Amino acid sequence: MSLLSTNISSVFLKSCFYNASGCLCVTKEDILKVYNSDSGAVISKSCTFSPREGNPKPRYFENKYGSINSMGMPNKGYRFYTYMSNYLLELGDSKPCIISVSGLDFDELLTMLSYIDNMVKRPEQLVEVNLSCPNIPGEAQVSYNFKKMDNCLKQIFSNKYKKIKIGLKLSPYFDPSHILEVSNIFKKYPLHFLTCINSLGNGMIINPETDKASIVPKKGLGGIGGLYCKPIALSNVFQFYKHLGDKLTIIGCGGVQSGQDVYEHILCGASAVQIGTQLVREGPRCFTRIEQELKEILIKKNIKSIKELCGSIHKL
Ligand code: RRO
Repeated sequence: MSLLSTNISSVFLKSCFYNASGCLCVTKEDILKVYNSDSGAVISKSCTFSPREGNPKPRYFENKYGSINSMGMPNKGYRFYTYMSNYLLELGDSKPCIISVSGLDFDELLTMLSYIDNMVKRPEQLVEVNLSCPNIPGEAQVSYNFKKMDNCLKQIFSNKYKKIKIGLKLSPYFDPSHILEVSNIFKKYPLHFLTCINSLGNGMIINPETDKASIVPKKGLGGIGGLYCKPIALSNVFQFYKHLGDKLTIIGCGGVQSGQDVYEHILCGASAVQIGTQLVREGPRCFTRIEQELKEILIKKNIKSIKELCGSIHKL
């Protein structure tokens, strides 16, 4: 075990941070960029049964506080990302490859999960089921419909899986009663991890050069990432860790630009942390910089491992 190593469920990561799904992970070329960086893992773009082009452009915009996107789930289809996980395994590094799967259509989701379970060559394959995409016109986020989410999990776990370890990517929640309610649903199922949080859904950012909405789809509404998200992300990590931290792994996502941001997510209960907007802005070198910054903080505070830090705010 080294200073920055961690586990997601029983899967070992040499380093506790990696890309957020959607960022630098649609094509083989981009996935290889993350794979060849100092990230602790690589996660793929949320995939659907059939490949998708996504929403019309412009569909991504950023300013100094963060980003807005309405990509609309452009991806190469689930078979491609299953192939990528096997391809990366054969490259020989032990870096985990997590497959993100869209939870928008339950029938497709069940088919994709069975296929991945049968085809992957890793003994343990992490799968992040995305129940929180805010950007499909006409489709509500499943994670805001608690009954539907419960039903989805019931269907998923009525099957037995050999290799895949399933976790969920969640929307931000803004009321503790909602977090308690969904936590009680999650307790009924053998989930391995929760990723908190997806982008803040349906925000709007005006482009100051044009006085118009900065992106085109959904009349300018899109998922907000970056610094705008950090307080809500930390709060969701903190609350889910409190309810479920003894049962499953919490992965933090939202507003991570520096080693200090990673530190704060872990303090609140994350065992691993995803980086989105900053990765798009800076490229995969951000992992090298953040690694150095995080190491310096841990050494200064005499913290010996991510495990020691994880959730320690709860003990204060
Ligand atoms: O592709 C997207 O528009 C997208 C997805 Br699937 C998601 O989960 N979160 C997001 O901000 N954008």
